[in-house]
Amino acid sequence: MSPKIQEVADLVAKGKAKLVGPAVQAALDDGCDPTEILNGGMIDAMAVVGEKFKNNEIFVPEMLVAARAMKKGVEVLKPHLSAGSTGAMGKLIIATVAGDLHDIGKNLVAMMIESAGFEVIDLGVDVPIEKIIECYKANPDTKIVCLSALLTTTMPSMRDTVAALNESDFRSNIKIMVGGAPITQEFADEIGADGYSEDAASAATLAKELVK
Ligand code: B1M
Repeated sequence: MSPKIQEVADLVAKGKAKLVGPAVQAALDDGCDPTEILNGGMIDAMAVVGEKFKNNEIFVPEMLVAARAMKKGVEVLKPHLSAGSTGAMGKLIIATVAGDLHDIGKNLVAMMIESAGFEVIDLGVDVPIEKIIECYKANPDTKIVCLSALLTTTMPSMRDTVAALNESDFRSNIKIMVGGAPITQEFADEIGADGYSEDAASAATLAKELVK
């Protein structure tokens, strides 16, 4: 790995929010590939942070500062990863399900989907079912609802949200996409979603396929 990308990874893992942006810029200036900076410098660093948390080497505050640092890095990287949106592919609602506060993955998915040409309405984190339904009613031209969950304990919340959407009178007008670290294709099929993808890049590809 390029030392510049390693520097980004170290700063994200240590939660050095102020230093991450300049380090990402330095890696870009050095000719590093933006996707490699994202994957090798930031997503892998968050995996290290998660592992340390699991082993009780760090605690929630450290996870939080690492998350803040990653967000700063993504801000600098964003123009290099996404081509800018036209909204021509249609409207899409995205949310992290109720009870779940993780939003870095969701934000990356939103960014990639937006750059694939969708107009993205991001409802944020810990989003109750009613808010998603209200949002659809205010935006009846929505084509896809995307749901993210990062905790095994919020998988039931994703299941309930998909069930409510499946029972809605607008179900035939939308596709439902799900994802997040604990989610699998099997779980997506079981709860009645239309699609699952493992990461942000494949989520954008899937969104385009679903509206064909
Ligand atoms: Co949390 N946390 N966390 N955390 N956290 C995890 C998820 C955990 C795996 C850490 C661990 O124990 N190893 C663990 C979950 C264990 C489990 O459920 N099996 C965990 C825990 C336990 C918790 C708390 C319960 C801790 C506590 O309070 N005791 C608590 C829960 C709070 C809550 O949500 N109610 C908690 C809190 C937090 C913070 C708030 C401190 C912070 C989040 C800050 C934020 O997001 N703004 C945090 C963080 C940072 C993490 C880790 C370290 C990093 C998550 C991350 O951003 N990854 C995480 C460990 C890990 O992931 N290894 C961990 C980088 C991101 C790019 O990846 O989000 O997976 P990810 O997104 C990917 C894919 O999953 C996919 O694409 C993305 C890009 O490629 N994807 C989709 C995501 N959504 C998609 C939707 C799609 C398609 C693809 O279609 C719609």
